[in-house]
Amino acid sequence: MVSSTSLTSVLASKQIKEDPESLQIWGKDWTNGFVVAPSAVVFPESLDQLQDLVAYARAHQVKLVPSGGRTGLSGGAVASQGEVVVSFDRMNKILDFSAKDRIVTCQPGLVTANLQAFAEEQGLYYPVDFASSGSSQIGGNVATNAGGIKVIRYGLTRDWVAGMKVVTGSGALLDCNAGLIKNATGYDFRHLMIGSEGTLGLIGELDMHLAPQPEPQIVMVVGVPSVVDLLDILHAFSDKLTLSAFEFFSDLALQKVQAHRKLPAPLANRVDNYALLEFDESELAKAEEAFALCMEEGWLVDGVISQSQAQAAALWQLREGISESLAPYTPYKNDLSVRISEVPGFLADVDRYVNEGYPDFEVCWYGHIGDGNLHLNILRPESLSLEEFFHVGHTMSPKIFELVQARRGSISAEHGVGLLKRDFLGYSRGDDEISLMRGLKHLFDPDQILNPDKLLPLTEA
Ligand code: 2HG
Ligand code: ZN
Repeated sequence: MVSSTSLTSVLASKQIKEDPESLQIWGKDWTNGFVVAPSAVVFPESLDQLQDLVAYARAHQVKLVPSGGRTGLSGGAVASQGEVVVSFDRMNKILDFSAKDRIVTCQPGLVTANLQAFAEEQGLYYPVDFASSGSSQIGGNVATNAGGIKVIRYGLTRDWVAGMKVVTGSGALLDCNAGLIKNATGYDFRHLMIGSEGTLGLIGELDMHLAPQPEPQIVMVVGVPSVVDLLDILHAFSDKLTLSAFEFFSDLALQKVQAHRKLPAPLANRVDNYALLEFDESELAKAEEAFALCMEEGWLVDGVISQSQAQAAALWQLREGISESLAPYTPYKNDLSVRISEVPGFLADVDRYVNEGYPDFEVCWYGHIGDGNLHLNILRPESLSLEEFFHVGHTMSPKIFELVQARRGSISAEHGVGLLKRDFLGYSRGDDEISLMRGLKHLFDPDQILNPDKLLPLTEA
């Protein structure tokens, strides 16, 4: 246990919270099912204070759990065993902007939507986007290499990080890459930190690239009777134009989001699957050609196209509201990826496994199919308690991950490993890789103070 008296040796008392309510709020993210038991929450305000915290943690063997907007779905920001949560809520400023470089320098606690808004004020664009961008923080996005809905065109968070300052678990302050475009000077620690889920260092400052603003976007939602045809549709459109998004949802997912947000159905008749496509306004004619071709082939049965920005936003709600609409069912969640070409076969494998073993479960598929990233949400039947259902999920995981492994896919496409997938890492990473990862962990965090028990399996493989 840490006493606030000792923490006050590094931070002011107004930067420390220990009341039970705050511990519950900051001690977890959006993941269900883990014990929440931090001993304190601290709110550093500068890089110096991060360094002081790390020195303090090493000296007193205190464990630190870095925490951003707490929107994670893999338990990466859960503190279950008396750790001190390091919240970045007060390190949320934009520090500098270089128009010539198109680079923003910011603190890690900056909310993603605020970075997007700042970019827009400069006539520019920060393209990494997802439903939780109004709460998530840029440091958390970097720590999990967040993806989202525009990856098909703009890539992952990794592609937008121009530089970072990071305090390692050994207390060193690394100044990585300084916003350079070219830098062939050996190992790039920036990329090692991206996606490391706070296990190697505390990110204290970020340089983020911005892009030119895109044209106004048009959104199309199409009905797709068979998932097998989704790839042909993707290629028919990509052959003719640049897509900004290519998302997918099943009719069950649509029903849930419609009920939750009281939204009208996009098409006159229900179809088993839908794809949502987004593209630049100037590409409309080409998109219409691709649409006609897909109709002729029988891959599509119907479609709707936005006529205004308001309609585009309304159509996006059908996809972006799904996760929130499923939350009341406390689903068993998975965030999986395979190569795009493997998607239909993989979907069929998982459906077969679940339907044969658990015919009463409702399986809700949706995701970023243009990136090969599928979100599998199995809804909890009312007859099962939360505990019973988690137990079933735990039994299903190895089977589902075997199917992922057979196709050389990833057990976590964009949500991270955290506590939830830690013991399953071996399905996506080889023994040699995991032992090198352990070596890096020892090097960067010799006293094992950073985000304990996350990401790496507890026992040697
Ligand atoms: C999305 O794409 C998010 O909507 C959340 O990544 C997915 O809740 C989920 O399973
Ligand atoms: Zn997603």
